Amino acid sequence: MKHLNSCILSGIGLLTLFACEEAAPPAPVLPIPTPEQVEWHKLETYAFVHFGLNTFNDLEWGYGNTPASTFNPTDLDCDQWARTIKAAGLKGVILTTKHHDGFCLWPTATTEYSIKNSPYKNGKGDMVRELSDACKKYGLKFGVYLSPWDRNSDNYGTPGYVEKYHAQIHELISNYGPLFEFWFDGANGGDGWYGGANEKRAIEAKTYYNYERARDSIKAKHPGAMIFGGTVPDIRWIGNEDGWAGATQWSIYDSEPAIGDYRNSVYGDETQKYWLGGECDVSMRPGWFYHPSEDHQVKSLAKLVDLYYRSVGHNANFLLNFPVALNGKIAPLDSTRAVEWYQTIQNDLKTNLLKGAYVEASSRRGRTFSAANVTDGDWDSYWATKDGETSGSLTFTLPTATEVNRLLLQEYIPLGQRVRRFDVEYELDGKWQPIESVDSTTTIGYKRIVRFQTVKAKKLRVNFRDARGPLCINNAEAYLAPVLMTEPIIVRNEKNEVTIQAGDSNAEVYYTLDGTEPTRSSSRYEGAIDFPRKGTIKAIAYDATFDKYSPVTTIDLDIPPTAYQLTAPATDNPEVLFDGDGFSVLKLPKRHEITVTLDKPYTLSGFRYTPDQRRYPSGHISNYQLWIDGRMVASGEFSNIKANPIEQTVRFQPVQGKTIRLVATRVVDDQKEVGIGEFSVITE
Ligand code: FUL
Repeated sequence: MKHLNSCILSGIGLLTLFACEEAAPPAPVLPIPTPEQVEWHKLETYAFVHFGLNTFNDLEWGYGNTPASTFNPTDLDCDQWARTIKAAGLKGVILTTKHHDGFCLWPTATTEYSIKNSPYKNGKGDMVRELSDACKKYGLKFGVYLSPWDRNSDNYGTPGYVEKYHAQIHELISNYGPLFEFWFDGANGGDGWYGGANEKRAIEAKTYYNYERARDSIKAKHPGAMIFGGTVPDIRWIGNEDGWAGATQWSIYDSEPAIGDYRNSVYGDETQKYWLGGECDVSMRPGWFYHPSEDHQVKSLAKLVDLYYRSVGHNANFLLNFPVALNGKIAPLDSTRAVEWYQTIQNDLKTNLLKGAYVEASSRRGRTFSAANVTDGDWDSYWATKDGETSGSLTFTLPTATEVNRLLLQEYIPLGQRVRRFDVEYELDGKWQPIESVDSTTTIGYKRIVRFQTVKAKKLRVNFRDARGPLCINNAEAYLAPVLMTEPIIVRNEKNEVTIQAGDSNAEVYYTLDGTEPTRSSSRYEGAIDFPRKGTIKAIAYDATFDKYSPVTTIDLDIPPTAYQLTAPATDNPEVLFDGDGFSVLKLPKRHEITVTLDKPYTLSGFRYTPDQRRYPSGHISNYQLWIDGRMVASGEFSNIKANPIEQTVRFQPVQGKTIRLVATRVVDDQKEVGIGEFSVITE
């Protein structure tokens, strides 16, 4: 200000006044991202592919002893993967080159447990080569996942294995062209085959693998590659495998997110020292690997669209997994759904209503940092406030009053992430009203998309309430996204009552009880339906205003919940096991087992266990035994239940019986208390 005054006093005129008004850019607010991290943020979405021995053996976590000869895709087509990924707007793909079972998808010199000992191309195949070539052809980036844990290797746990692991890293970084990401999985140590030892091995993940050395080798050849996991990461796991980031989302975290404490990972932590953007990984289906039994569980379009807004729209990247099928292709349902998903997002964010809007700021730092920069389409130009000004507002006047339901904001992150809290208002006919967002409006970061009920507005205003430094906003966009019909949710409770809930409150719901496709001429849902038997229910939502149908929901129900009686342990709330709600939980603090008696003997061929679905769950069962009328009929492991606690289904040879005992022989993290969300049997 002093400087400005002296300019005016010198009376040199208006031109000089503007020149004097030029200000230096705001100082960075630490931490700031490296240029490579900034480029990674700009990718926003990319694909994962899980494919390997697990695919052919219907497993999530192979034990390390499944024969290499079982890897036998009949129609493998990496071009089809790349085409699908490209058509789904994803910018690259990360391949599981070796999962926990130790099987390598390239002909490594480090182990015989690889594709070279499989029938695929008579042992001459190399999946890493085939996919990286396809990526080059389709202009996609390529990255690798290499599991540190190796349940096959006889020397896992010794220094010898670490050398072998680094040799594998060396092969991958040397032979397949540029890599954009290197993924170190966090699952470490435990049971395994280990060359026939069949034992449990524990390692100290922070020191054992020498991640610092791995980072140096990777960066030497691929300076732009982001490292996920380990002790020296560039990005961080978001803390769940459901694909969403917290609405408050700092790209700031502590130094050891991959093997440290994940509690704040979903939000980041502005008090920490490291720039670590969040990556939201999720699979198109419940499992990471392909299972025929999950063919009907491909994520719905509505679910995927919601995840986009809760990942990219929450300042995080979205890593969408394709479990490639047995034939070696992405299944048609998955590829169609992924492309539909991309087209829906494109359509939601098609016409930027702020193009041509007049922008006013509460104040500005200088001419270079004017409000108009937020709508000029130039990522590197931004509106900034003066030093010490950590709040302010932007007001957009639209060319005409328009309906709107999305607002996209970006901060200029090369100077750090700043905004802590903001809110949005709209004006119509001279009256200002607040906009209620679907999510809380706290942080912005690289990108924030605010979703809200459609309003008609002539003006929009963003009030930035608090920030870690002067505001630096480089982009603002607004859109009117069409209504998306979500499929209804069908639930049967402990009293055999079926309720059907539509995602959109304006929608009508129609259903069938005989397996036929529902339409507007089927029964209209008006309240709970009594359903005390086995059978299939299908439902559809219909929006009369827009004449739109939702996808169909199908649910196969087995014997009714009232056929079950929990005989042990004694508890006040046995119904929580059979109420169709994984959030209501039976806790087992002492004996980790339940006994259920059915109303009569049935021919039983399997069971389902839903772990505690709550945000901070009690222990999940990782190893189990199932007993029927005093005889053990099944035992095993629920693979990956810690990271992905979805419903678990176990099938066995049919047996007649009435009394069922589920015993937890091991609990994830050796927790003291087991929690069971739902339990049911499968009858013939
Ligand atoms: C997890 C693994 O254990 C899963 O199998 C899967 O690979 C997922 C992406 O990461 O930690």
